[in-house]
Amino acid sequence: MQSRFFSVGLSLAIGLTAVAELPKVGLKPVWKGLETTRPLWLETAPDGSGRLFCLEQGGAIIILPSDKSAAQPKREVFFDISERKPWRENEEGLLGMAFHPKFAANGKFYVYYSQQKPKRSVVSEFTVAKAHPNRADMKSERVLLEFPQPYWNHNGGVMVFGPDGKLYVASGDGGKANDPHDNAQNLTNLLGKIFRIDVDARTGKLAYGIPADNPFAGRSDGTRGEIWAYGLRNVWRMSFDRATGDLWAADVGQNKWEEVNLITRGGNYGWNIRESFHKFKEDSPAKGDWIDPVIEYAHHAGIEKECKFPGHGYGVSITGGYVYRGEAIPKLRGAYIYGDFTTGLIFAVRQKDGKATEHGTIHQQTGKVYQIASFGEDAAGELYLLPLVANPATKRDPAGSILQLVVE
Ligand SMILES: [Ca+2]
Repeated sequence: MQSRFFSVGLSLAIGLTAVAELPKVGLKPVWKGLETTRPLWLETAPDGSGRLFCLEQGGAIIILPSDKSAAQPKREVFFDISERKPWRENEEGLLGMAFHPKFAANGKFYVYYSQQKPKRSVVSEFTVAKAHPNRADMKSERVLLEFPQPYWNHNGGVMVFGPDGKLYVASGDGGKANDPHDNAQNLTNLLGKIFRIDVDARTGKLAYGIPADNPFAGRSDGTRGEIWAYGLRNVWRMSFDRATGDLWAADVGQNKWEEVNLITRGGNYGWNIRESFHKFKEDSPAKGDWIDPVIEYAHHAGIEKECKFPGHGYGVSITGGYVYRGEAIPKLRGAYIYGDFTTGLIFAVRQKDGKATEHGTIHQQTGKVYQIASFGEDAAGELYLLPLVANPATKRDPAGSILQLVVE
Protein backbone atom coordinates (compact mmCIF):
# COMPACT_ATOMS: atom_id res chain seq x y z
CA MET A 1 0.00 0.00 0.00
CA GLN A 2 2.73 2.35 1.03
CA SER A 3 4.76 1.62 -2.09
CA ARG A 4 1.68 2.09 -4.24
CA PHE A 5 1.10 5.54 -2.73
CA PHE A 6 4.74 6.32 -3.21
CA SER A 7 4.57 5.25 -6.81
CA VAL A 8 1.46 7.35 -7.51
CA GLY A 9 2.98 10.30 -5.71
CA LEU A 10 6.19 10.06 -7.67
CA SER A 11 4.55 9.80 -11.07
CA LEU A 12 2.27 12.71 -10.21
CA ALA A 13 5.25 14.76 -9.18
CA ILE A 14 7.10 13.93 -12.38
CA GLY A 15 4.05 14.72 -14.47
CA LEU A 16 3.45 18.04 -12.74
CA THR A 17 7.10 18.99 -12.97
CA ALA A 18 7.23 18.32 -16.68
CA VAL A 19 4.05 20.29 -17.33
CA ALA A 20 5.15 23.18 -15.18
CA GLU A 21 8.49 23.47 -16.92
CA LEU A 22 7.79 23.02 -20.60
CA PRO A 23 4.15 23.03 -21.65
CA LYS A 24 2.71 21.92 -24.95
CA VAL A 25 1.46 24.85 -27.00
CA GLY A 26 -1.22 25.26 -29.62
CA LEU A 27 -1.22 27.28 -32.86
CA LYS A 28 -4.03 29.72 -33.51
CA PRO A 29 -4.49 31.26 -36.98
CA VAL A 30 -4.46 35.06 -36.89
CA TRP A 31 -4.92 37.66 -39.62
CA LYS A 32 -6.86 34.99 -41.46
CA GLY A 33 -7.46 35.86 -45.06
CA LEU A 34 -4.47 38.17 -45.30
CA GLU A 35 -2.29 37.29 -48.24
CA THR A 36 1.35 37.05 -47.30
CA THR A 37 4.08 35.95 -49.66
CA ARG A 38 6.87 34.04 -47.94
CA PRO A 39 6.76 36.02 -44.66
CA LEU A 40 10.22 35.94 -43.08
CA TRP A 41 10.19 38.43 -40.22
CA LEU A 42 7.77 40.12 -37.85
CA GLU A 43 8.75 43.15 -35.81
CA THR A 44 6.99 45.85 -33.81
CA ALA A 45 7.88 49.45 -34.48
CA PRO A 46 9.55 50.69 -31.29
CA ASP A 47 7.46 53.86 -31.25
CA GLY A 48 4.54 52.94 -29.01
CA SER A 49 2.20 52.66 -31.99
CA GLY A 50 1.88 48.90 -31.58
CA ARG A 51 2.17 48.49 -35.35
CA LEU A 52 3.45 45.09 -36.40
CA PHE A 53 5.46 44.90 -39.61
CA CYS A 54 5.81 41.74 -41.64
CA LEU A 55 8.65 41.28 -44.12
CA GLU A 56 8.11 39.27 -47.28
CA GLN A 57 10.92 37.57 -49.20
CA GLY A 58 9.74 39.03 -52.52
CA GLY A 59 10.60 42.55 -51.39
CA ALA A 60 7.68 44.06 -49.46
CA ILE A 61 7.15 45.00 -45.85
CA ILE A 62 3.50 45.17 -44.89
CA ILE A 63 1.83 46.58 -41.79
CA LEU A 64 -0.45 44.02 -40.18
CA PRO A 65 -3.93 45.18 -39.12
CA SER A 66 -4.17 45.96 -35.42
CA ASP A 67 -7.12 43.57 -35.15
CA LYS A 68 -5.66 40.08 -35.46
CA SER A 69 -9.11 38.54 -35.85
CA ALA A 70 -10.37 40.86 -38.59
CA ALA A 71 -12.31 38.87 -41.18
CA GLN A 72 -11.08 40.80 -44.21
CA PRO A 73 -7.74 42.26 -43.24
CA LYS A 74 -6.43 44.98 -45.50
CA ARG A 75 -2.96 44.60 -46.97
CA GLU A 76 -1.06 47.79 -46.22
CA VAL A 77 2.29 48.02 -48.00
CA PHE A 78 4.87 50.05 -46.08
CA PHE A 79 7.94 49.31 -48.22
CA ASP A 80 8.46 47.59 -51.55
CA ILE A 81 11.59 46.79 -53.56
CA SER A 82 10.06 43.89 -55.49
CA GLU A 83 10.88 45.62 -58.80
CA ARG A 84 14.56 45.08 -57.94
CA LYS A 85 13.86 41.35 -57.88
CA PRO A 86 15.77 40.46 -54.72
CA TRP A 87 14.15 37.02 -54.68
CA ARG A 88 15.72 35.11 -57.57
CA GLU A 89 16.65 31.87 -55.85
CA ASN A 90 15.24 30.07 -52.85
CA GLU A 91 17.55 31.60 -50.23
CA GLU A 92 17.81 35.05 -51.79
CA GLY A 93 15.38 37.90 -51.30
CA LEU A 94 14.48 40.60 -48.86
CA LEU A 95 15.77 38.60 -45.92
CA GLY A 96 15.88 40.89 -42.90
CA MET A 97 14.83 44.19 -41.38
CA ALA A 98 15.38 46.05 -38.12
CA PHE A 99 13.99 49.26 -36.72
CA HIS A 100 16.43 51.81 -35.35
CA PRO A 101 16.05 51.88 -31.54
CA LYS A 102 15.24 55.61 -31.89
CA PHE A 103 12.79 54.99 -34.73
CA ALA A 104 10.14 57.11 -33.00
CA ALA A 105 12.39 60.16 -33.33
CA ASN A 106 14.35 59.48 -36.55
CA GLY A 107 12.10 57.16 -38.59
CA LYS A 108 15.07 55.04 -39.65
CA PHE A 109 15.03 51.32 -40.35
CA TYR A 110 17.39 48.85 -42.01
CA VAL A 111 16.92 46.12 -44.58
CA TYR A 112 19.06 43.26 -45.88
CA TYR A 113 18.45 42.07 -49.43
CA SER A 114 20.00 40.18 -52.35
CA GLN A 115 21.08 41.61 -55.68
CA GLN A 116 22.78 40.13 -58.76
CA LYS A 117 25.71 40.91 -61.07
CA PRO A 118 27.61 40.50 -58.94
CA LYS A 119 25.61 38.29 -56.57
CA ARG A 120 25.70 40.13 -53.27
CA SER A 121 23.98 41.11 -50.04
CA VAL A 122 23.06 44.73 -49.44
CA VAL A 123 22.45 46.37 -46.06
CA SER A 124 20.65 49.68 -46.39
CA GLU A 125 19.02 52.37 -44.29
CA PHE A 126 15.65 53.83 -45.23
CA THR A 127 13.50 56.49 -43.57
CA VAL A 128 9.77 56.79 -43.10
CA ALA A 129 8.01 59.27 -45.41
CA LYS A 130 7.61 62.64 -43.72
CA ALA A 131 3.97 63.01 -44.68
CA HIS A 132 2.85 59.43 -44.07
CA PRO A 133 3.83 57.28 -41.06
CA ASN A 134 2.64 54.10 -42.81
CA ARG A 135 4.88 54.55 -45.85
CA ALA A 136 8.62 54.31 -46.26
CA ASP A 137 10.30 57.02 -48.31
CA MET A 138 11.54 54.76 -51.12
CA LYS A 139 13.97 57.47 -52.27
CA SER A 140 15.67 57.68 -48.89
CA GLU A 141 17.99 54.69 -49.31
CA ARG A 142 21.46 54.97 -47.86
CA VAL A 143 23.55 51.87 -48.62
CA LEU A 144 25.65 50.98 -45.59
CA LEU A 145 27.53 48.08 -47.09
CA GLU A 146 27.49 45.39 -49.74
CA PHE A 147 29.39 42.13 -49.70
CA PRO A 148 29.69 39.36 -52.29
CA GLN A 149 27.69 36.14 -52.00
CA PRO A 150 29.37 33.51 -54.18
CA TYR A 151 26.27 31.26 -54.34
CA TRP A 152 22.50 31.51 -54.01
CA ASN A 153 22.28 29.65 -50.72
CA HIS A 154 23.39 30.48 -47.16
CA ASN A 155 22.82 34.19 -47.59
CA GLY A 156 22.00 34.81 -43.92
CA GLY A 157 20.04 38.01 -43.60
CA VAL A 158 18.81 38.35 -40.06
CA MET A 159 19.52 41.73 -38.41
CA VAL A 160 18.78 42.80 -34.85
CA PHE A 161 19.67 45.80 -32.75
CA GLY A 162 21.24 44.90 -29.43
CA PRO A 163 20.51 46.50 -26.08
CA ASP A 164 23.73 48.44 -26.81
CA GLY A 165 22.11 50.19 -29.79
CA LYS A 166 24.43 48.45 -32.28
CA LEU A 167 23.22 46.53 -35.33
CA TYR A 168 24.05 42.80 -35.43
CA VAL A 169 23.94 41.16 -38.86
CA ALA A 170 24.24 37.45 -39.74
CA SER A 171 25.70 36.82 -43.18
CA GLY A 172 25.82 33.08 -43.99
CA ASP A 173 28.95 31.34 -45.26
CA GLY A 174 28.22 32.26 -48.89
CA GLY A 175 26.88 28.88 -49.86
CA LYS A 176 27.28 25.69 -51.80
CA ALA A 177 28.21 22.87 -49.40
CA ASN A 178 31.10 22.32 -46.96
CA ASP A 179 31.94 26.06 -47.07
CA PRO A 180 34.27 25.39 -50.02
CA HIS A 181 36.21 28.65 -49.62
CA ASP A 182 36.53 28.26 -45.83
CA ASN A 183 34.84 31.62 -45.38
CA ALA A 184 33.46 31.03 -41.90
CA GLN A 185 36.94 30.60 -40.37
CA ASN A 186 38.45 33.43 -42.42
CA LEU A 187 38.54 36.70 -40.50
CA THR A 188 39.27 38.78 -43.60
CA ASN A 189 35.75 38.60 -44.99
CA LEU A 190 32.22 39.00 -43.67
CA LEU A 191 30.84 35.56 -44.65
CA GLY A 192 29.98 32.96 -42.02
CA LYS A 193 29.87 35.70 -39.41
CA ILE A 194 27.73 37.77 -37.15
CA PHE A 195 29.01 41.29 -37.50
CA ARG A 196 28.28 44.37 -35.43
CA ILE A 197 28.18 47.93 -36.73
CA ASP A 198 27.22 51.37 -35.47
CA VAL A 199 24.68 52.88 -37.87
CA ASP A 200 25.00 56.30 -36.21
CA ALA A 201 28.77 56.63 -36.62
CA ARG A 202 31.31 56.57 -39.45
CA THR A 203 34.73 54.94 -39.43
CA GLY A 204 37.02 56.39 -42.07
CA LYS A 205 35.26 56.33 -45.42
CA LEU A 206 32.76 53.66 -44.37
CA ALA A 207 29.06 54.54 -44.30
CA TYR A 208 28.87 53.15 -40.76
CA GLY A 209 31.00 52.91 -37.68
CA ILE A 210 33.04 49.98 -36.41
CA PRO A 211 32.59 50.03 -32.64
CA ALA A 212 35.96 50.30 -30.88
CA ASP A 213 34.99 47.46 -28.54
CA ASN A 214 34.43 44.97 -31.37
CA PRO A 215 36.79 42.04 -30.74
CA PHE A 216 38.87 42.54 -33.91
CA ALA A 217 38.55 46.31 -34.33
CA GLY A 218 41.58 48.33 -35.32
CA ARG A 219 43.81 45.52 -36.64
CA SER A 220 45.96 46.29 -39.65
CA ASP A 221 46.35 42.70 -40.95
CA GLY A 222 43.20 42.59 -43.06
CA THR A 223 41.00 41.23 -40.28
CA ARG A 224 37.53 42.75 -40.56
CA GLY A 225 36.80 44.90 -37.56
CA GLU A 226 33.06 44.45 -38.06
CA ILE A 227 33.19 40.80 -36.93
CA TRP A 228 31.50 39.98 -33.62
CA ALA A 229 31.42 36.17 -33.90
CA TYR A 230 32.46 33.64 -36.56
CA GLY A 231 32.49 29.97 -37.54
CA LEU A 232 28.79 30.08 -38.45
CA ARG A 233 27.26 28.32 -41.44
CA ASN A 234 23.94 30.03 -42.02
CA VAL A 235 22.31 31.62 -39.01
CA TRP A 236 18.64 31.44 -39.81
CA ARG A 237 17.11 33.86 -37.35
CA MET A 238 18.63 35.24 -34.21
CA SER A 239 17.25 37.36 -31.40
CA PHE A 240 18.15 39.09 -28.17
CA ASP A 241 16.40 37.94 -25.02
CA ARG A 242 14.58 41.11 -24.02
CA ALA A 243 15.02 40.27 -20.32
CA THR A 244 18.68 39.22 -20.16
CA GLY A 245 20.26 40.63 -23.33
CA ASP A 246 21.52 37.17 -24.35
CA LEU A 247 21.99 36.79 -28.12
CA TRP A 248 20.57 33.49 -29.42
CA ALA A 249 21.33 32.25 -32.93
CA ALA A 250 20.14 29.10 -34.68
CA ASP A 251 22.75 27.80 -37.12
CA VAL A 252 21.60 25.56 -39.95
CA GLY A 253 23.71 22.42 -40.23
CA GLN A 254 24.75 20.45 -43.29
CA ASN A 255 23.86 16.75 -43.42
CA LYS A 256 23.61 15.69 -39.80
CA TRP A 257 23.13 18.26 -37.04
CA GLU A 258 21.11 21.40 -36.32
CA GLU A 259 22.20 23.67 -33.48
CA VAL A 260 21.27 26.56 -31.21
CA ASN A 261 24.05 28.89 -30.07
CA LEU A 262 24.46 31.58 -27.45
CA ILE A 263 26.61 34.19 -29.13
CA THR A 264 29.46 35.81 -27.24
CA ARG A 265 31.92 38.49 -28.25
CA GLY A 266 34.67 37.13 -30.47
CA GLY A 267 33.33 33.56 -30.27
CA ASN A 268 34.26 30.91 -32.86
CA TYR A 269 31.27 28.61 -33.37
CA GLY A 270 33.25 25.94 -35.17
CA TRP A 271 32.00 25.72 -38.76
CA ASN A 272 33.47 24.23 -41.03
CA ILE A 273 35.72 22.36 -38.61
CA ARG A 274 32.72 21.34 -36.54
CA GLU A 275 29.10 20.58 -37.27
CA SER A 276 27.44 21.20 -33.93
CA PHE A 277 29.21 19.08 -31.24
CA HIS A 278 30.90 16.86 -33.82
CA LYS A 279 33.89 16.82 -36.13
CA PHE A 280 32.84 17.95 -39.58
CA LYS A 281 35.92 16.80 -41.50
CA GLU A 282 37.82 13.57 -41.03
CA ASP A 283 40.96 15.56 -40.28
CA SER A 284 39.27 18.08 -37.98
CA PRO A 285 41.24 18.54 -34.78
CA ALA A 286 39.62 17.01 -31.71
CA LYS A 287 40.20 20.14 -29.66
CA GLY A 288 40.09 23.82 -30.44
CA ASP A 289 38.88 27.17 -29.23
CA TRP A 290 35.39 26.79 -30.66
CA ILE A 291 32.24 27.23 -28.61
CA ASP A 292 29.82 24.33 -28.52
CA PRO A 293 26.12 24.94 -29.04
CA VAL A 294 23.50 24.92 -26.28
CA ILE A 295 21.62 22.11 -27.94
CA GLU A 296 21.62 20.03 -31.09
CA TYR A 297 19.27 17.70 -32.90
CA ALA A 298 19.81 15.05 -35.51
CA HIS A 299 18.60 14.81 -39.08
CA HIS A 300 17.47 11.21 -38.69
CA ALA A 301 17.28 8.28 -36.31
CA GLY A 302 20.37 6.63 -37.81
CA ILE A 303 22.68 9.01 -35.90
CA GLU A 304 20.56 9.29 -32.75
CA LYS A 305 23.13 7.39 -30.70
CA GLU A 306 25.69 10.12 -31.40
CA CYS A 307 23.28 12.91 -30.40
CA LYS A 308 24.12 14.78 -27.21
CA PHE A 309 20.42 15.18 -26.52
CA PRO A 310 18.74 11.83 -27.07
CA GLY A 311 15.00 12.03 -27.33
CA HIS A 312 15.05 15.36 -29.10
CA GLY A 313 12.86 15.35 -32.23
CA TYR A 314 14.37 15.31 -35.71
CA GLY A 315 14.57 17.85 -38.47
CA VAL A 316 16.81 19.01 -41.29
CA SER A 317 16.92 22.80 -41.15
CA ILE A 318 16.63 24.82 -37.97
CA THR A 319 14.65 28.05 -37.64
CA GLY A 320 15.54 30.11 -34.60
CA GLY A 321 12.99 31.96 -32.51
CA TYR A 322 12.84 33.88 -29.26
CA VAL A 323 13.09 33.52 -25.53
CA TYR A 324 9.45 33.66 -24.52
CA ARG A 325 8.68 36.69 -22.32
CA GLY A 326 4.95 37.01 -22.98
CA GLU A 327 1.89 36.55 -20.81
CA ALA A 328 -0.27 34.10 -22.75
CA ILE A 329 1.70 30.95 -21.90
CA PRO A 330 3.11 31.52 -18.39
CA LYS A 331 4.76 28.09 -18.17
CA LEU A 332 6.83 28.83 -21.24
CA ARG A 333 8.44 31.96 -19.84
CA GLY A 334 12.21 32.06 -20.02
CA ALA A 335 12.50 29.20 -22.53
CA TYR A 336 14.04 29.69 -25.96
CA ILE A 337 11.63 28.62 -28.70
CA TYR A 338 12.89 27.26 -32.01
CA GLY A 339 11.65 24.91 -34.68
CA ASP A 340 12.51 22.89 -37.72
CA PHE A 341 11.69 24.36 -41.10
CA THR A 342 10.97 21.03 -42.74
CA THR A 343 9.31 18.84 -40.12
CA GLY A 344 7.43 21.80 -38.63
CA LEU A 345 8.18 20.66 -35.08
CA ILE A 346 8.46 23.39 -32.45
CA PHE A 347 10.96 22.93 -29.63
CA ALA A 348 11.98 24.76 -26.47
CA VAL A 349 15.14 24.74 -24.39
CA ARG A 350 16.19 26.26 -21.11
CA GLN A 351 19.84 26.77 -20.31
CA LYS A 352 22.23 27.69 -17.55
CA ASP A 353 25.76 28.90 -18.31
CA GLY A 354 25.33 27.89 -21.94
CA LYS A 355 24.32 24.30 -21.12
CA ALA A 356 20.83 22.98 -21.77
CA THR A 357 18.97 22.12 -18.58
CA GLU A 358 15.69 21.12 -20.16
CA HIS A 359 14.38 20.66 -23.66
CA GLY A 360 11.40 19.23 -25.42
CA THR A 361 9.01 19.31 -28.33
CA ILE A 362 6.25 21.77 -27.48
CA HIS A 363 4.20 21.37 -30.64
CA GLN A 364 3.86 18.73 -33.32
CA GLN A 365 1.75 19.82 -36.25
CA THR A 366 -0.89 17.38 -37.36
CA GLY A 367 -2.58 17.29 -40.74
CA LYS A 368 -1.14 19.97 -42.99
CA VAL A 369 2.41 20.70 -41.88
CA TYR A 370 3.44 24.31 -42.24
CA GLN A 371 7.13 24.79 -42.91
CA ILE A 372 8.51 27.26 -40.38
CA ALA A 373 10.06 30.15 -42.28
CA SER A 374 10.49 32.22 -39.15
CA PHE A 375 9.04 33.10 -35.79
CA GLY A 376 7.92 36.59 -34.83
CA GLU A 377 7.58 38.49 -31.56
CA ASP A 378 5.18 41.32 -30.79
CA ALA A 379 5.52 44.18 -28.32
CA ALA A 380 3.97 42.11 -25.53
CA GLY A 381 6.42 39.27 -26.13
CA GLU A 382 3.85 36.96 -27.71
CA LEU A 383 5.17 34.68 -30.42
CA TYR A 384 3.99 33.84 -33.92
CA LEU A 385 4.91 31.24 -36.50
CA LEU A 386 5.42 32.51 -40.02
CA PRO A 387 4.70 29.57 -42.28
CA LEU A 388 6.08 29.02 -45.71
CA VAL A 389 3.32 27.42 -47.71
CA ALA A 390 4.41 25.73 -50.89
CA ASN A 391 2.35 27.04 -53.75
CA PRO A 392 4.75 27.11 -56.68
CA ALA A 393 2.10 28.24 -59.16
CA THR A 394 1.44 31.55 -57.47
CA LYS A 395 4.24 31.73 -54.89
CA ARG A 396 1.51 32.89 -52.54
CA ASP A 397 -0.11 31.52 -49.45
CA PRO A 398 -3.80 31.78 -50.25
CA ALA A 399 -4.97 31.28 -46.69
CA GLY A 400 -3.03 33.96 -44.83
CA SER A 401 -1.91 31.72 -42.09
CA ILE A 402 0.31 33.45 -39.58
CA LEU A 403 -0.15 31.43 -36.43
CA GLN A 404 0.08 32.55 -32.81
CA LEU A 405 1.53 30.32 -30.13
CA VAL A 406 -1.14 29.85 -27.46
CA VAL A 407 -1.90 27.59 -24.50
CA GLU A 408 -2.88 24.23 -25.92
CA1 LIG B 1 28.68 25.43 -34.55
